[in-house]
Amino acid sequence: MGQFPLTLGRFITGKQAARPGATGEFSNLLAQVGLVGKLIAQDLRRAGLINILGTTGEINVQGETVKKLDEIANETFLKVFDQSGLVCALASEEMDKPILFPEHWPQAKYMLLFDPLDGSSNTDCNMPLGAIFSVVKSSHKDRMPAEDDLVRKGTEQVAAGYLLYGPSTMLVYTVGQGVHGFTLDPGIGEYILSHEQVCIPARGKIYGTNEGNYHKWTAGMKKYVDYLKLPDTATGRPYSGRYSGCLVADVHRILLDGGIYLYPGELGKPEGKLRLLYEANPLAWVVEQAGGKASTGTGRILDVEPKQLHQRVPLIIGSTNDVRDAEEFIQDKREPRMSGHTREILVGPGS
Ligand code: FBP
Repeated sequence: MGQFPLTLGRFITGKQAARPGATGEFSNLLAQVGLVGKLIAQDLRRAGLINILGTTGEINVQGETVKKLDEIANETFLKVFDQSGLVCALASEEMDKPILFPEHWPQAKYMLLFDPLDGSSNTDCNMPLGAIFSVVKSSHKDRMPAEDDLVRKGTEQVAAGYLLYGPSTMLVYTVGQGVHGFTLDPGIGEYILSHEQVCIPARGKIYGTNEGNYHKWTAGMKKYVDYLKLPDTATGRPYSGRYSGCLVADVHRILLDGGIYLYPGELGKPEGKLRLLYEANPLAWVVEQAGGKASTGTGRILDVEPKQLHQRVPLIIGSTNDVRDAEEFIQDKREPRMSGHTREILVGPGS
């Protein structure tokens, strides 16, 4: 008989046994994320049949039209985590203010920040969707956490990951000991270990970005994408474009095959579109833990000093060598040349 499938629960318990003083709270928390994934996946499988497509008519704190599935996904996170008693605060892309649970404090020391449904433009056309989560610990023993206590640097995360709703549903996460992926087996309703210790290739052959924004980009960003399209066998170019409209799906592909996803700052909107605390930070930690890199174009995502709950940040994420190349172009340290090679632009003394 082949190796017995390793469920999420057993995998986490096994890892926990190796952590002296671990209380099991953490394992429970990850298991709750898994439960959210099962509940939402069940709805998505029948979405076209149960009147949950389309919009609610509301506009959310991001200024975006709210999809019915955004609301359902958000409600599912709230219900599951309220009932769990495992967190003392929840912050969501769909909610202006966080929800605080004084009744769960002080025993519940974790706080969860999440994007309940990533790739909202894909909801009504049966394309991939995701959810993204980040866990931080409440640092106050003397008082109930407040909104500002959720506004933390990416380096302070204690867990991060995503749910991917693709042909199969997956849960991928890190707690700082590498990245592991689990595939939901709907037959037994269990997440089974399918991708242990994921390692991202140092360089890829694909890039994901919304080229419809090309004319809003800085000169450096334009030059980088131009460079990726110039044929050059030595550097594996031209790269292929792969952009699904769902950040989680694009980053998942890059995690496995290598490459780069870019949602850069734009002229007149240097902060870009994506949110730092519950989109960029968790994915940055996952990708770094798999051996990759995540940048604003000029600095490490995880070192960004956050100021607000819903602040945005440019995101350049993926294989280390590809992100490094992008940074050099974005910082105007490189120029593509027609022959496909690049010309280094020496900056600073003696240049
Ligand atoms: P949501 O969380 O609201 O879906 O926003 C994020 C996102 O949809 C990403 O999943 C995706 O990569 C990007 O925005 C698409 O943006 P655009 O339509 O501007 O290319």
